[in-house]
Order: sequence, then C-alpha cells, then structure tokens
Amino acid sequence: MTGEFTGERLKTLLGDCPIGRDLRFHTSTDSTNEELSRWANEGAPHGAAVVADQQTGGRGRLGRTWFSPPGVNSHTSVLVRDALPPKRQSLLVYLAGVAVAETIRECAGISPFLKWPNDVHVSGKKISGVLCESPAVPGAPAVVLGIGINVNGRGEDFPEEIRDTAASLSQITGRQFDRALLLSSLYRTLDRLYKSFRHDPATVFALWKQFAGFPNVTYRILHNGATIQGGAVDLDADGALLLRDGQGRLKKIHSGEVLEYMREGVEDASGH
Ligand code: BT5
Repeated sequence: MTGEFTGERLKTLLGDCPIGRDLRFHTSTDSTNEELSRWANEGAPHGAAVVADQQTGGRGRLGRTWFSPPGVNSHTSVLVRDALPPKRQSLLVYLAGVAVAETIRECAGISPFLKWPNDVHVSGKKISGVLCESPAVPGAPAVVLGIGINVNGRGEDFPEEIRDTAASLSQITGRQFDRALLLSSLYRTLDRLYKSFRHDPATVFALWKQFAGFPNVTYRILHNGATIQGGAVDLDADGALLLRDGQGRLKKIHSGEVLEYMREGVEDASGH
C-alpha cells in the first residue's frame, strides 16, 4: 500500500515532530542539500527539512552524482543548527546512518549494514547514502544532513554503471513502500537519536558499530595514496575509524575510499 507523496501528507503524518515542522516539498529541485543550504542562508531554523521527489543535480561526496529519478525514491535534507560544538558536527554522519538503518529495519523489516563512513547496504548493495555538509551561512553554524534512499525503483531503471552495486527496498523485499510514511519515520528517528547524541554521542556510536558489524568486519581502504587492510576495532571520539592491520598495528583513518569490505560469516562483501 503506498499513499500520496506530498508535503501536506508528510506534515500530517509528522504531527508535532520538531524535525520537518518547517518543511519544503518539491516535485523537482537541483539538490535538496543545495536547497537547504540556500534556505539556511536565509535563516532556516534547526530541524528545517527539504524533500524532493526528483533531483536534477543530486550529489554524492567528492562531486559524485546521486541518481535521483522522479516517482520512486526519497531525497531529503535536514538542518542541524543548535550550537552543537564544532567537533561534534563532523560526527553527524554516524547519527544519520543509524537513523536510516533503524528506519529501514522498522519499515521494511530488514537490518541493513552500515559501511564506513556513509553508506547503507543490504545484501552487498547500496540502498542509501548520506552526505553531510557545513555550508558557510550567517548566524548560527549549520550542518545539512542529506539522505538519499532507493525505495520503489526497479533494478533495470538504475543507470548501467551502478546496476550491479545499487538496489532499492522494493527490489529486496518485493514490496512497494509509502515514501511519506518512510520519511515521517526517518524524521522521528532522527529526532529521538539527536536528543541522545546531543547529550553524549556514545550511544549513537555504539548503535552505528552494531549496524556496521564491528568487530567482525575487515576493510581495505585507499588512504593517502596507500592501501590499508585491517580489522575494524572501533570509532574514536573524533569519528576516525580504527583498524588493526596484519602486523597488529592500530591505524587511525579519518578519510579514505573503501575498496572492499569483508564480513565474517556473511557472504555479501562488496567494495561499493
Ligand atoms: C553518497 O555519496 O553516497 C551520498 C549520497 C547522498 C545523496 C543525498 S540525496 C539528498 C541529498 N541531496 C543531495 O544532492 N545529496 C544528498 P558517495 O559515497 O560519494 O557515493 C556516490 C556513488 O554512489 C556514485 O558515484 C555512484 O557510484 C553511487 N550511486 C549514485 N546514485 C546511487 C543510487 N541512487 N543508489 C546507489 N548508489 C548510487
């Protein structure tokens, strides 16, 4: 059963949820992250959210493209703007990942795998990605949490170059999902997790590590031009990934490109 995907319906489903109280819903926009950054520049408050049925310039990290066709998926950005200490702002990517994973578990009954730092996978395929940005805006600092979820799309509709690595919730479960219901659940989950994160990120980190299969996951990562392989040990307080390499040395990785991951006892390893 899928209901109408409109701003009015989403507002009704949200009730008094603080996230999405200020909501802009577009049939099409360039990128919800761009739109929310512009709005933040004009004074958008904490919890403001932008939703688009389609994005014509959906973005991933490092200038990559996010496939955002009309009619099937969820594209949203949520504003965090309440004087969070700068060190904590960079950790919000983990909060967003856990919120997506919990929402998918609740709405679709499947437990996704969180791949460091910003991907959400099911059965080795990417079903969601998170892009956190801190646009320079006047007034209180702003962090934009951009979240794309592949919801009702068919496999053959993905562009050739990601057909083997991407999937939608409906491809995996054989069901169609109500996108407004999914988003209302996502916003409520974000709100609940944010309250705990603001007080102390430890609980959200622990949940992230659970969804990420720590410590039973090994990563091969391209980091500063070198490849590092090691077992996942922890996330440190700055959000860096701690890996134990084959020689037993602890490696701290702030940023890098995951080439491959292997999960003990799970046959869904993928590098994408
Ligand atoms: C991400 O980047 O995964 C972050 C994606 C964030 C998208 C949301 S949608 C709402 C908001 N507004 C925006 O403009 N962006 C955010 P990254 O880790 O760089 O992964 C990008 C790569 O994922 C691409 O290079 C493709 O290989 C692959 N990809 C592109 N579109 C995809 C899709 N719909 N599903 C799965 N994989 C995709």
